[in-house]
Amino acid sequence: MAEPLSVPCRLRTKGSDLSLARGCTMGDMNTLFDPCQVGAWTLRNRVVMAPQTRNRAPGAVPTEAMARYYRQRASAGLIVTEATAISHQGQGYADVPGLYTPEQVQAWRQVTDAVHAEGGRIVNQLWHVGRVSHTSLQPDGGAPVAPSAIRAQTKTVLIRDGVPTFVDTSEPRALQMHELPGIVDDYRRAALAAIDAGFDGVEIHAANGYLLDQFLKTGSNHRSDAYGGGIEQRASLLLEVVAAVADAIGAPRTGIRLSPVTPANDVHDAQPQALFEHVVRRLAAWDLAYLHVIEGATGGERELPERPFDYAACRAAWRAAGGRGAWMVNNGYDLPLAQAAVEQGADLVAFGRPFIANPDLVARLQRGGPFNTPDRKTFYGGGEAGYLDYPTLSDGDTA
Ligand code: 8OZ
Repeated sequence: MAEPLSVPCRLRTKGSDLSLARGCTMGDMNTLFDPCQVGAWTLRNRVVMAPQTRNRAPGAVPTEAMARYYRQRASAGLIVTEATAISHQGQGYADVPGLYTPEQVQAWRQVTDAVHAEGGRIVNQLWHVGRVSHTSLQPDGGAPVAPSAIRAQTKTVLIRDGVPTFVDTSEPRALQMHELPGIVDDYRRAALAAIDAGFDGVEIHAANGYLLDQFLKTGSNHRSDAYGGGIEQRASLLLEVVAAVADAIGAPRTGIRLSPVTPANDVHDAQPQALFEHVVRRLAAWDLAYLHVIEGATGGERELPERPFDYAACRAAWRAAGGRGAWMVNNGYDLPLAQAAVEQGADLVAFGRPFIANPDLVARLQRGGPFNTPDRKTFYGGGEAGYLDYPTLSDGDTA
């Protein structure tokens, strides 16, 4: 193994094409299975476990089963936890975990200890759902909060009589200006709590139609104050959150997730290319560990003819503005697609559902398979079935 570089290297893989500049490298070893320096961490490979909601944290407190689940998957270069509420107000689904009470911090420690015992790396995904919530999940049964009082045409999950049930989200209320510093502070405090809980860092969830994405996009942000209107104003809350988190725990321990064109949770923007090139240029001011980009519709089509987006141009805009962290790609990757992405300059590839069904996904990718098929019925809520019982190759599973 090559010696880790002390600073992220800007190796260009081909010619002078800026879009191919790498943010993460160790020597010239650039395959999916090579180690990689990302921000503050040396990762043992470029395979990332994507954040995935599993609704198995009753009372928003992580469990011992969650520690086993993440431990089983610790051979990933990096694990990004399931989305984790930064505050009670930030919660939008039943039985998702939080990171805003001492009990939650203590409970997360069993997860981080388990992953670290296996030599893995794990960051917590910081989440505020904004309008994607239900009054029954909110403090005092209040309305969920949003940039504007526009209801999302989407569902959330409540547990009714022990059964996960999809219900419409509730009508939100528009946040007042004076409430925004408190939300920024909730992100800052959750980031500090993550470090206290033993995480290697955090990923700010600014994707999939949740609060920060709602502020970014024209479909959900109709404000006329300093946080609405033009691209700069719509990006303000996100950039304030990044500044607060990076100041609190260090930019090299901070990543961010974006989804420029996903229709998830009923978001859309009139000019996503201009919006996200602005966002990534502004993000280049911090030495962030990584940018995590969902290509296309989250968990669905990678190409959306009605919502075109040039990801290479976006990455080039980030690099040209001085962005030096890792570029992490996500959405529907399989082995050939992942290998091609790394050849074309992606630093990290995040896999979602394949990690649900294959705890030893890295070993299976390295062997070219076989891969277990995830069981959708056990994705959200439930017990150990479909959570802790997927077999590994070392169990003799070569079917
Ligand atoms: C699936 C179900 C509930 C939440 C996301 C946190 O889309 C989620 C999520 C996914 O980012």
